[in-house]
Amino acid sequence: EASVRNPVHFHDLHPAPADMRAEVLAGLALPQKRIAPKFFYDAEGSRLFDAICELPEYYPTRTEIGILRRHGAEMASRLGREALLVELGSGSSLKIRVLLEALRPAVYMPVDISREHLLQSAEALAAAFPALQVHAVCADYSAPFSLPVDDHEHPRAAFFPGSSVGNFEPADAERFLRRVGELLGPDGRLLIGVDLVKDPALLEAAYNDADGVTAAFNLNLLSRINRELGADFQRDAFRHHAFFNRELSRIEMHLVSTRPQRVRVAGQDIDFRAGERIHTECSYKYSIDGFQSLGRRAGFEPDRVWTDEDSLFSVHCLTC
Ligand code: AVJ
Repeated sequence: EASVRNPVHFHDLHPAPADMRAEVLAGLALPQKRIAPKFFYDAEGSRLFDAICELPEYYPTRTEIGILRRHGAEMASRLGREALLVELGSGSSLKIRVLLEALRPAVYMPVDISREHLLQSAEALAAAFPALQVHAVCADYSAPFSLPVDDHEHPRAAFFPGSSVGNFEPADAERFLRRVGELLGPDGRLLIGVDLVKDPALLEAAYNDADGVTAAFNLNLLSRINRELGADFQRDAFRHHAFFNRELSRIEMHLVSTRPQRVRVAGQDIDFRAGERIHTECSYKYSIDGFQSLGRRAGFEPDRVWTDEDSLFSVHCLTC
């Protein structure tokens, strides 16, 4: 068996599980109701997100993979040979595979909060790259943590693809990047995928696909809350709404109550006016300069940036 030939070293940092009941009730008690996007990803939500990544309107995934394929060799030379490569939130294993083909690091260290998902993809990667040392770390990368290695024997690099950084408010993104810098230490490098500001029509199409997959992804939150918290949301009394907020340079996703209604959630009554919204996601879009400024404020220096021909998406290399 391949996993026996190249065993995965597992480090469990025991991330505190989210208190979904408390967080959802607190968000629904706010004047502007909100639920955090991390709650999208139950089994069905993860399946729907994978389907989103295949949609013709959703350009980020395929565009980023194209950039990694095309410029992988150059990225590898910026990140340095024999690196310790940390991947934050090791979701799509396709992207890391493209990078590993070019980079061949000494150690690959995927960090993810989902224990099962992490182990599964780490085992598959170890089997596909028999010479690669794989150290899987179960941790919440959005909270402070340190790497379970004490040496700086290898140059350190981090990979954070998918424009996941867009889910953070800019001030939180800055704090997050600062912590990544501390994790990497002096001369560390960060390779990060960032969706670019563009024609709002293209942005809005990516979050309002014709097949309604993104709508199903958004509405699945209500089904999940019904099932896991004991609630009686009626999915057909809410509709998906996504638009580009130009002032704040972000896509916003909301669930709009189509009529006045009272919903029971975990033993509490939640009232909705007709047209009232639950804000479920922000996805910030950056210019290249805008993201480099954010990186500088977080203590990084811009090194290189790669984009596609249509300037849809960017991959930045920043140095500590
Ligand atoms: C995983 C946060 C990068 O913002 O594009 C896709 C999530 N939401 N369609 C994004 C998402 C709706 C995605 N990120």
